[in-house]
Amino acid sequence: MSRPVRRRPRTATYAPASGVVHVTEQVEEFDAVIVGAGFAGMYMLHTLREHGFTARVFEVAGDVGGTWYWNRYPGARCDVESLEYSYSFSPELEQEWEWTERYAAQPEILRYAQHVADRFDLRRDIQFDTRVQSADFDDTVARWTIVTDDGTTTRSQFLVMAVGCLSSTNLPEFPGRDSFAGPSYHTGKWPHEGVDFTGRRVAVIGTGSSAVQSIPIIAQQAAHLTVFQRTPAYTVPAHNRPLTDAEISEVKADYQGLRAANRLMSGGFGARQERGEISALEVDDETRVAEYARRWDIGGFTFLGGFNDLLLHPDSNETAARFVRERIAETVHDPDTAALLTPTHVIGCKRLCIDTGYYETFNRPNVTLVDVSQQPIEQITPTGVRVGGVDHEVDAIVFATGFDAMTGSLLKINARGPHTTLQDAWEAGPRTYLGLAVHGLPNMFTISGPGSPSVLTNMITSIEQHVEWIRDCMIAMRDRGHQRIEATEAAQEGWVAYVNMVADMTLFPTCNSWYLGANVPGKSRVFMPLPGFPPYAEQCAAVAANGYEGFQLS
Ligand code: NA7
Repeated sequence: MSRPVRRRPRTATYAPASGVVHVTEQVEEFDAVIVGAGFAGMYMLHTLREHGFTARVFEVAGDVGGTWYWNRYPGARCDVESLEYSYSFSPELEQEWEWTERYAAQPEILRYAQHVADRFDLRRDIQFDTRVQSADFDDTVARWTIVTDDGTTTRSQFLVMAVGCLSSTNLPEFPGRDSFAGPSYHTGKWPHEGVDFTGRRVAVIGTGSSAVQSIPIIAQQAAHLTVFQRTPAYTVPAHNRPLTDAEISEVKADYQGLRAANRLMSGGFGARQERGEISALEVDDETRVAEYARRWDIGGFTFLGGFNDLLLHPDSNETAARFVRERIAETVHDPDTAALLTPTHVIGCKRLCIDTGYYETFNRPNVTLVDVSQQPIEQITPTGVRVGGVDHEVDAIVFATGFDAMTGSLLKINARGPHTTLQDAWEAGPRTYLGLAVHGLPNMFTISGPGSPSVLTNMITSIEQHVEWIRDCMIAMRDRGHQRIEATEAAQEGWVAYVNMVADMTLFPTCNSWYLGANVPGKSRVFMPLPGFPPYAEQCAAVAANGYEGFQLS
């Protein structure tokens, strides 16, 4: 394992002429500063170096991995299959890495990230345990000045935000939250040494994907588990299992073929399962239910792939939702608990969860479900959680309350362009061109930013497409002698209108999801990701082919 970057001691230059001593810090200069060493930052660094650019990565964590470094809660697992949730840029890497399970667990994904860092000797250009505090663009020289929390200053031509979409945790301000006397945890910032809940009374607040994955495991350990649910989740069985040698060999025999096929899928994954090309309303009930049952038995996101209009037409969507509601009624023994667990919103509107034994867990005698949809959590007390005047006494609290998704981490960095800050530019919600650039912040790129498919896709597919676009743009600028690139206001306005138009054609804006920012009080309600990877990638390619149309270059 190569050693990560350690700052050289600062050198001081003394200018004693007038008797006044000036101390100037040695400022390191790079072609690019990359913020974040998750899958986006790692590949950005690797490919820039390969093309002769210098780069420095700043990462707040102690190692690579991004979201997989922090999300170590019990049961944390990727909901995209492991053979597809991996880099495609290196055929050698693809062939040598062996995934063990259909859906990789967090420790295995983290080991993969660490392997990539070792294999491509990435750590020598990554400074860990370092937070970027501010970035200022000096328009006179077209350079960013980046200040980090170790008090040092770095300069670069380009600033690449590889901060991740799900990296800024959302910890609601429940009254009395900090008065709780026992330990509390957020799923997105789990202790590295793990937590043993054996014999303890545990509260889990939230029922999104992180809760759905962790609840069955916590319930097995805890003396008692109380789940506080505001909105019930739709969840589909993962049917996780060890991968067989035969299926690994089959994929590896034509890995690039699978990658190419995945890039033609709306979500950038899942090409091994065929997609239904007709409406759910074009077939009779029996055929439709048989198709849902077949896909339920396969497990995972393919459940929503049987018909082509499930996220477009409410009546079609309702047929899939009804199928899941019937499975809940069949699985959960207590009718009141089953009713509480039954969602009524559009299925897929909030990200579909993929589970192992979630609904079954509510049949356990040591699990209680508390509805907080009508009466919100009133108070966190030193000994538990109060709802509707009832105190639920617990020894530990797990906040599975999600993230300030897509914009949270970007806005924590005080990025300042010549005439605006990112905070001001996004006051009414995020506005980008292609999800890659922001008018007013020249030479800054966002990987999987709002306005790009990002979280509606296999993140690694989207990351690779963005990283390669940014790299090619930097190469083109170098070749043509350009120093500065900025999205025009007109191009950005057009893009924002386009993203809204596409989102409004779907059922996505119909519920209070984190895609809309609805989970964070006070956050602007804007549908942030753009549905549909293939047309998006085509548009990005066309922009580049047309001399970076919509950008001003100088
Ligand atoms: P999610 O999916 O945002 O889930 C957060 C959960 O926490 C969800 O059930 C929320 O209810 C609940 N929540 C949030 N704030 C509150 C308050 N104030 N009171 C009660 N309940 C609350 O985050 P996850 O970490 O589970 O998953 C994020 C993504 O990671 C996931 O989609 C996968 O892509 C991986 P709500 O639904 O808002 O009513």
